[in-house]
Amino acid sequence: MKRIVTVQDISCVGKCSLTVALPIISAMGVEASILPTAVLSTHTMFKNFTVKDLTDQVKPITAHWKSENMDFAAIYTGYLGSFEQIDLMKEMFDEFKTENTITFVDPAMADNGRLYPAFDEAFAKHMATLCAKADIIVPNITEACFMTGTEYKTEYDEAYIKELLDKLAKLGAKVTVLTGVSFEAGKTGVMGYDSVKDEYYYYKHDRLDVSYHGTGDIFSSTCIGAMMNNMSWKEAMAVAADYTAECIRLTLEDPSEPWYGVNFEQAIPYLLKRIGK
Ligand code: PXL
Repeated sequence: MKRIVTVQDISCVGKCSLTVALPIISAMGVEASILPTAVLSTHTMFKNFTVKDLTDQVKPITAHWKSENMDFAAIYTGYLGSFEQIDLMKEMFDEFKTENTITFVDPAMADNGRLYPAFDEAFAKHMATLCAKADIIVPNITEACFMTGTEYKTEYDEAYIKELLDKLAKLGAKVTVLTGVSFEAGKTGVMGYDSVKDEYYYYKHDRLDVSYHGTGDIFSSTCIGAMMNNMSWKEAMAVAADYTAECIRLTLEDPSEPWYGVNFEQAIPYLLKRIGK
């Protein structure tokens, strides 16, 4: 069984980051080790959430792993809370990356044209320096704009998306997957660019016109799980897009579902079928 490590916060309630990554990656038959960066009572879209920062634990934990000769098939970073945590992740990549390790960065920090409450533009630019060191990055359009200093648009054409992908590739990541890319009414999808092969790939599916929290984390976790099941990044992003859409569809079917996250749990059988398990 492959083992990955994912580095992000624990939001105790809120269906995002580790409470999403662990079950999805495990369900896909991949061992998920974790490095929690903070414990929050909820994610940051709730009012009055509590935070216990765990930055000072990162070095001792990774040093112990090193002393035990642990290795990981992938290092997947999600929501990070500070400049220091970003720098620690760069060090972790240097320390743990081997020829066979995939470094995967989800620069989770913004959506719908706005940064999450805890962040500013300088943070986004700093996150870009972590993306520079990754094999694969999965920003949404908002995050891509903040990292590249590009104007955020809700109406755009393929040229705008390709320009964003080119700018992101220039940061240094090998593969960039831009999420939430829609060129026509009723459809949305993901567009990827492999800067090594100079190859674009677009995958679309039906658009459900709602926005839920944590869907980016579901997408990323599924993507890494699929790649650890030996799928290419293109297949992985298609599986991740379909599963995320299925989670949203199930959530919409049940009006009593909480607003703060999607029903990813009951869509797990769909995911396993989708990857042939
Ligand atoms: O990726 C979403 C996310 C993760 N973790 C925390 C968050 C959010 C989104 O707001 O607040 C703490």
